[in-house]
Amino acid sequence: MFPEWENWRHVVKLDPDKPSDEWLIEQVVGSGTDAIIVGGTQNITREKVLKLFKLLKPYTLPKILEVSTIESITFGFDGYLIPVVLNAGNPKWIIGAHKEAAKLAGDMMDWKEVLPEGYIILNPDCAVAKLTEALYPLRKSDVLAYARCGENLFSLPLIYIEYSGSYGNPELVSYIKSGLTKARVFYGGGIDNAQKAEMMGKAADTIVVGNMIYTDSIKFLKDTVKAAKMGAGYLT
Ligand code: 1GP
Repeated sequence: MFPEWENWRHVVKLDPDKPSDEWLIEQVVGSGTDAIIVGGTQNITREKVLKLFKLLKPYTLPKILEVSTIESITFGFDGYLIPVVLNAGNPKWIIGAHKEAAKLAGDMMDWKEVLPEGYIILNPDCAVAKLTEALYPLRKSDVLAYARCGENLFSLPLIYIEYSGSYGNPELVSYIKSGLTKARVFYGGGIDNAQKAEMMGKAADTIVVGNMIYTDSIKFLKDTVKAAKMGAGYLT
């Protein structure tokens, strides 16, 4: 089964293409984050995913692989996130790559371990926007419309507002969340301190931090966890 995820407030995304060692993983696990996602866009190979998996293995925190390429699928994770890029200009990223993966590994997959996520990519300059040929410009009504299609037409349980590499607009994220009824909203992009974590933590159900752990800002990681949980009234 995919682990209980609805109450996650803070998640760290580890990029297999960036250097990780035992010290880094200890910082991440010790931060109090709710889960670890392994995922990235560029140069992802099974070797790199396996290396991270081995480093994470001793820890009980949920370990989730966000599947970006068929080649990097690695069994043993606690769950698998499958992105469906709602504003992709190339249909490969809405259903094409998924169909190829199902053709190859459909018989071996435990579909109960799979959670689909509806991505809306809002930073046109990020690598995944270029890869998927994401469509712009988008008004806030367009973003909400994508989110509602994801929730109601595709029954996606999770809408992921992706600003990878830049900090987004918390008001827009709030607006999307308030326009949905069932799907939970994940936000990722540019969070590197407690203040940004708190603001986005109030706007979204779950915040995802990535790049900050590969920079000096890792010293603020625990603060981002506290801020995300405090925003929801988990801590006082
Ligand atoms: C990337 O949403 C995540 O997929 C996190 O973004 O690396 O900018 O924190 P950052």
